Amino acid sequence: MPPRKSPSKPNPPPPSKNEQLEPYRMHQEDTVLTTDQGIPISETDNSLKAGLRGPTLLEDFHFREKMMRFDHERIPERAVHARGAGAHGYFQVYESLERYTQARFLTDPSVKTPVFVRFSTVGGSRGSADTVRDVRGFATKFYTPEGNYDLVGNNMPVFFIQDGIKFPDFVHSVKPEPHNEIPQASSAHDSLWDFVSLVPETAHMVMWLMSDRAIPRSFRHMEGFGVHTYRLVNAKGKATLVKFHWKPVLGTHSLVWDEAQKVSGKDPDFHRRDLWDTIESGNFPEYELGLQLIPEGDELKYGFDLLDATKLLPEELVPVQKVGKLVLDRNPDNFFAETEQVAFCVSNIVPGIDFTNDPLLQARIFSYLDTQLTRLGGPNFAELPINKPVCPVNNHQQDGFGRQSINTSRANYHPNSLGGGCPMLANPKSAFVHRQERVEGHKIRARSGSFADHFSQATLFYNSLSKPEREHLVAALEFEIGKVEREEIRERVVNKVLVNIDRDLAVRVANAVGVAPPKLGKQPESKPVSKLTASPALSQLNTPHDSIMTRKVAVLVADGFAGRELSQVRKTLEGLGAIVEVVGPTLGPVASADGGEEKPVKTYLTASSVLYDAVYVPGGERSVATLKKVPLAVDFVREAYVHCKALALSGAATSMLDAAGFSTPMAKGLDDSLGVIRSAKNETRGFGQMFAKAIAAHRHWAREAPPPA
Ligand code: HDD
Repeated sequence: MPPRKSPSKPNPPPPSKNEQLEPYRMHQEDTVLTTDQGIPISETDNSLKAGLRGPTLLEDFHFREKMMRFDHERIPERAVHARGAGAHGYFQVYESLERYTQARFLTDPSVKTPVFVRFSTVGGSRGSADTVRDVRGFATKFYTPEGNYDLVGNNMPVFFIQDGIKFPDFVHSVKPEPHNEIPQASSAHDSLWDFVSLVPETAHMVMWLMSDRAIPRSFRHMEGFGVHTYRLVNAKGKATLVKFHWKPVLGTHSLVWDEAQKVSGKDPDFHRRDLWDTIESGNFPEYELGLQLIPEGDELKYGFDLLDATKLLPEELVPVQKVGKLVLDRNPDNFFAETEQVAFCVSNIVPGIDFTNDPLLQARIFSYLDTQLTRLGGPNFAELPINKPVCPVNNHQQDGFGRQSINTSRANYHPNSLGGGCPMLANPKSAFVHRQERVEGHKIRARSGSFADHFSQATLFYNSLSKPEREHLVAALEFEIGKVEREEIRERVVNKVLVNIDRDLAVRVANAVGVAPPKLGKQPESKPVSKLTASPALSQLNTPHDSIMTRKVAVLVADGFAGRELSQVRKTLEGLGAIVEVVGPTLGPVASADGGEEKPVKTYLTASSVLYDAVYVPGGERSVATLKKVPLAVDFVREAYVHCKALALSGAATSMLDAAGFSTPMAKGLDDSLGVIRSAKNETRGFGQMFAKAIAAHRHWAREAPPPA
């Protein structure tokens, strides 16, 4: 059979990812229990024994198979990003980006490209808590008609190191220490700060790690970044440099550190549960894809190197253009099969997008493919349903552990005539063709001089934060470095790193961690970044604060609460998209003062203010008198106050603030000072609306101000 010519037409439209997954789903309703070989089983509670009280027989194939399968259920967890949660959804571009790229998922606004997204923490094991201080992974697999494209990003726009060869060193330093595997999911220990103090290129990312970005309110309230500079390539071969952003529609919001630590104990699955619950309730998380587009050749125009992953490109210099929407609308059917087995590879790229020479990116192109071999037990992981592209896959790859496809051709090589030359080479116009780039240089193991400035952007970030954000960052440094046992490491962090970012910052941390402050006159090494001394886009103060969609509000009640008032406030809040949960003394019905009743969904014991965005105590003399006698209920109000959350207290409940230890004078009528909405009468007009406004503000940082000396 003579070899055939390459087809001129691209592949036909693929099935949806959901359709593709269907044949793999095991629907077990009305089925009978069988072994893996399909043999029906009528007894699975007793092993086969020689006599009722005798030994188990080797012949018991059902027992051995069941045990063998159980014994081998675990696979190695990811070396980093082990703890995560995933969801299905789609991506749709607003308008064709064909001017910049030929990638089909970015040029056809009528197409909803299926995606699977996995969010993660980095340092903790699979079973660690969600709200630890850490970077969050934001990895997206686009199942495009031209193959899978993986955008494997984080919720911070920069990285700790510049060259991938340092990744094992960095990860070893941040993970639990090797001798005792302590601490779990925490960077507050000697080895990480030892590394930081010796490797100044970590300075910028460490500032992000110490900021509120490292304790997001939820996966739905954080940004995502591709971090590296990539390249878009259009059909004519013209390239444009690009930085990818995900902007959450609900804004970027964080927890506070004390709260985050408490949530780790109260609900270690806080973020995972939030993602699951909001999707189940139809409140689909949404993000917009943003692009910063930079002409090729401008890599060095901004005073730093766009190939250096420890640098961000301030939005004030190159604005982020929003080009499409990501919607997460379906939870996985099975955590292991989908979220655990999904294999993101930075090397998964489609025609129209290309890499750059960023040395961190170059290392990642190797590492992800490599790591899956151990994690997923061999080279056939792309055949797992969650990883399988929706377009046809044809090549001469074969064999290996767990091979699924049954190749039917005798020709398993290229070129061949036995198989008619199939699979044929694709037309270069629709194929991935590495963009030609002239590269010249000495073989050299060294760092480019354009990567040398490690502090200017760290300072830019610090200066861009609002006052409360800056205070949180200082407190985080005091906490983390305060946990470092060796004084010389604490001293080096202050005098080799922090002082080069901001002198006052270094002095404050030095005082808090008991080391000598920097010498007088020692000034930071940093300079303005392309004339910018601050980038307002980096502050979470400038994120949307206009919605209470999916915000969780706890309502504390006991017998005798003001029922009509609760109904009115609930109507207002739910009308604006909030989730209102009644918390009572037990799960049994609670009687209102006006003859109604409420069935709480949580109790003071099973809930906690740290699991909510806001707390409301309706009026009602009897109810409030009971609540004041329950320390857990008083704690609810106290903690919500300390964590700067919106509080609504009406009628008798206004005295809850005193009970919680915060006596503040109250205005007549409606008082909304410091985000605490109080009304001397049971709910008055505007109370619910005012409360909603206070919730939308996210937090009321003025409450954090230290008391006057
Ligand atoms: Fe990585 C996983 C993100 C640098 C090597 N990385 C991993 C995941 C995310 C990132 C989100 C989890 C994917 C999932 O959910 O399965 N990594 C990043 C970002 C980086 C980065 C944004 C810097 C810009 N990573 C990086 C470097 C290397 C790796 C420099 C090695 C040279 N990363 C890995 C890995 C992992 C991984 C060891 C562990 C599990 C996996 O890949 O599949 O290969």
